Amino acid sequence: MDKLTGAERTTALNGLPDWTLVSGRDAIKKSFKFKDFSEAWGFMSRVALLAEKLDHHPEWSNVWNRVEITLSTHDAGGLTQRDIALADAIGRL
Ligand code: H2B
Repeated sequence: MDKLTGAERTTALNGLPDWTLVSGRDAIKKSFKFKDFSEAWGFMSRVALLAEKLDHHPEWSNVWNRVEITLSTHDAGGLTQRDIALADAIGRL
């Protein structure tokens, strides 16, 4: 899987509300906030199932009602269409 070009990156990010480029590496991130831990964990469970289905996995952390997700394709050493597809699928949950 090839890394996204500059133009592809811009187009992809425009279609992904609140996802931003990570400074210092080729990745995107988004912060999610929920009512409480239970809702955050429910979201994470659904993302985990998606990740398995797409065979593409997030870097993430959780603190109570917040979930921080970073996406990058390790095999490619940067952003690919697989990251965009996962971000898009997360957005449609
Ligand atoms: N997730 C992410 N984010 N990047 C990868 O390169 C990646 C992955 N590779 N999930 C997949 C799994 C690969 O290791 C397996 C063997 O398909």
